[in-house]
Amino acid sequence: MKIYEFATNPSSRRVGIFLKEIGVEVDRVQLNVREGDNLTPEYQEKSVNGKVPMLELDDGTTISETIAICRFFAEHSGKTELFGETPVEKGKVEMWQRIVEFDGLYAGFQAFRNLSGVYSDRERCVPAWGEESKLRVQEFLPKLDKQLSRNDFVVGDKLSVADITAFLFVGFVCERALEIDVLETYPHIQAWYQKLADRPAFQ
Ligand SMILES: N[C@@H](CCC(=O)N[C@@H](CS)C(=O)NCC(=O)O)C(=O)O
Repeated sequence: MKIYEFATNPSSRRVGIFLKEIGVEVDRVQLNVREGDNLTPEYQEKSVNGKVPMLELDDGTTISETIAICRFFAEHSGKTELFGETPVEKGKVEMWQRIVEFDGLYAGFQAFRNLSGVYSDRERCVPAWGEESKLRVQEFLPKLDKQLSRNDFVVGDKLSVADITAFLFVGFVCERALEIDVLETYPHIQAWYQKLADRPAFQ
């Protein structure tokens, strides 16, 4: 099996961090999506969403979407802890994973894509939607900081897949792409971020 990815991009990094945390190694194929390597008819035929990352199994089955790929490897390796262990933990991890992804990461993606026009060769960019999405990101950050003021990790005292999503949201999307000073503004996010950044899998 192999993963098609663009190693420096946030969605590919989410899968990469997840795999390192559970100790699974997989072959990778690099696609430069900025240059449109994912836009070929062959890749678009294989991939449901046309993006990276995408997992291709030896029998030709393909799985797109970051969390679906992480879920596959969790079940395949039997190392499912990052999705929670008890029914309550599983519910909370699923809840926070979705909240951080929808309200944080994807709002951030929308802000970056629509404001920068980085993919204007393949989608309509709406600057006003970019501005609105950036505001939504800024409105979400206090919610994340509050959660981290009460917990060591996004869900309780254990690392979960929600932390991986939140780490890329804060570092890559907010700080780097959208130039929002999250770490200087939110002390609880800062302490949590530093703790994760020190873990080998996150480096
Ligand atoms: N919902 C998808 C999003 C994947 C995504 O946005 N991938 C970006 C790189 S971070 C991409 O392939 N961009 C190229 C394009 O949109 O054509 C997931 O979680 O896997």
